[in-house]
Amino acid sequence: ALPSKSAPSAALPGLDAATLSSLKKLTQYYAVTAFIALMIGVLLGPLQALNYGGINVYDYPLLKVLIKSYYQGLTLHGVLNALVFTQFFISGWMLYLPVRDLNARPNMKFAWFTYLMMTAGLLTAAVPLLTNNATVLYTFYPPLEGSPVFYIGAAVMVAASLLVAGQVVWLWLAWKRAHPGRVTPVVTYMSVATWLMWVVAALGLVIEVVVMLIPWSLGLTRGVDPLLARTLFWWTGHPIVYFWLLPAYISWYAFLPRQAGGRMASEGLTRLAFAMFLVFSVPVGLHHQYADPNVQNSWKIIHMFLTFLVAVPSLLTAFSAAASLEDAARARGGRGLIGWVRRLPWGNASMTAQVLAMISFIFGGAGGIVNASIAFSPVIHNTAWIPGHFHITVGTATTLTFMGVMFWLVPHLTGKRLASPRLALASVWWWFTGMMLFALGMHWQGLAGVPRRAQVSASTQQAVYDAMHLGLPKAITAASGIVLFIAAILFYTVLWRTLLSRRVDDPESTPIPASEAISPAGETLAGASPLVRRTEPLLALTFVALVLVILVYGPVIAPMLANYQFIPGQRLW
Ligand code: HAS
Ligand code: HEM
Ligand code: CU
Repeated sequence: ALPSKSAPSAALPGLDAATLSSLKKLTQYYAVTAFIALMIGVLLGPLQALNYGGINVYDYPLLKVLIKSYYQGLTLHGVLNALVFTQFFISGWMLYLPVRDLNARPNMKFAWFTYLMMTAGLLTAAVPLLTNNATVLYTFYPPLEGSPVFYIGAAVMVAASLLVAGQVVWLWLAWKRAHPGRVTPVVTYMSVATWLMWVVAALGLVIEVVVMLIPWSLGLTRGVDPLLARTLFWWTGHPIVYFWLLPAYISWYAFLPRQAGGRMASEGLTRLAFAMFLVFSVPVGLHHQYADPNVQNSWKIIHMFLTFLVAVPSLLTAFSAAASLEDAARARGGRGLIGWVRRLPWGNASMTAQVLAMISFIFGGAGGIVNASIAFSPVIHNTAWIPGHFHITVGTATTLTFMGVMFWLVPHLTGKRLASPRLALASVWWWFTGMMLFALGMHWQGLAGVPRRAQVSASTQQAVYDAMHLGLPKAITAASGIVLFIAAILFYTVLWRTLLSRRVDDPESTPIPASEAISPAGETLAGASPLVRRTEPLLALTFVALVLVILVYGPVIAPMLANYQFIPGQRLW
């Protein structure tokens, strides 16, 4: 267990055995639902990779029964992987961790309600997606118009995640009241900061969907303004990538060092990184809209600088994650400038998954800086480069980390043993190799000008595509799809065999791999460093975040409201 520093008190009842067992079950439900969504989403990926290898499989009658078009498949792929998988896993993970860290008793009825609500939202949205009535891709830009049922289902899902956020913040505040003057334990700190960031981030999407898209798709308004909708979408759409990333960072900071045999570098630095994410994640969305007309260039440039600023806490993370891995490897007898890397416990699938995820993110992050540079953007925007970028961020840094976490989390929650650790290890190497190949092929094609979101292998486009003479990157991309398909089969074999096996241990015999810190934050605020004291008031930092968002979005959105355009919807599929 997390070595909780909090004794239960009258003001804050501790976790009792019955609540803990219900909480573990709930966390398992969240995680397994997430991985079912990912399984379906990932089955479609290799077909898309074949498309970018010049091979069109979308005319096969058997496939036609399941999906009507490339775009229906792509919508399912984006929604299930990027929106559903992440949100379910994170909602379980970032409720479970702070509760264990604080040793505080959550209201389990409410917690189960949020799960059921999120699942209801998912099932609602699934109907139009599966019946080809919401083939609007995971960004659902208007004037593409999907069934209202899709937008309603998506809104319910997001609302459910905000309720989880509310519960975690509420528990944290109760803990603060019960322990005045104490420093928030670091795992709770990271979780609460991430949830608060998500609350500020979600406002844009909530307004877009509730005020604009739902009434419009129900036929209550005569049109919708695409530019305003996109702007509100990216208000949420950029920080949502940190909502996917920070839960992985929690693992890299708090658990991976222990798994590697070492310690977290510094709790103060960890808190600084998360405080920076809370304040700077949101006011950067225009870096997705450099090509959009009717947005002043000066605002695009301000968002660009803020984007570079929000890369800083990731750079802090890179250095402190590397430091804690080096600490671990040297403790195991590692030597040399980089020779120590060999002494990491590479036989451990959970550790290996996460270190490979980190390596992929070095390239993913570097590509992100290129995307954010307004001078480079026209070269790569809307090309295959972009899917190249985000499959080594969300598709690997996040997904492979969560896969690695599952290798200890499932035993920890259920008392079952990881089925075939060697297969687990193989699956993560296959995933990493597949995604690095995919990224190579797609970045390369993007530089050559191949568009994203295009059925380039279809007969109508084939001539142009063939004439681009991209034999090598096309072959690499197609091959990556096969490698990733094998990786998925290996991973899911391990996961399902583990879940379907019988419970053999007391679950707590697989503890949460909580790491000690080389430089801890201390117990009391009075004795803590200025950095720790200043990063403690998370609600005040949230307020600063909100003010900053209003400052950089107010002048962008105000003229759009003044010139609101009523554009009728289109159904292009
Ligand atoms: Fe991004 C587009 C810029 C990070 C996801 N991004 C996307 C899209 C997605 C996405 C899904 O500025 C497509 C949206 C769409 O459909 O249109 N991105 C950035 C920047 C960052 C960034 C500046 N992105 C992410 C993360 C994602 C993600 C994280 C998901 C989880 N992105 C953009 C831009 C676009 C964009 C533009 C729009 C492009 C366009 O034109 O449409 C930064 O946050 C990146 C900072 C990261 C680093 C790397 C730090 C490295 C670490 C690893 C350390 C490793 C170690 C290993 C220590 C600076 C932490 C040691 C190992 C041993 C063996 C010792
Ligand atoms: C899009 C392949 C796994 C999220 C794509 C595209 C390809 C692809 C080729 C580009 C399609 C296009 O632009 O026309 C794969 C393969 C996977 C995989 C082979 C592994 C088997 C994942 C994972 C995630 C993910 C794990 C996230 C957790 C996305 C998203 C899109 C996408 C968000 C964008 C959809 C859009 O543009 O609307 N995928 N993918 N993929 N993928 Fe994946
Ligand atoms: Cu972004």
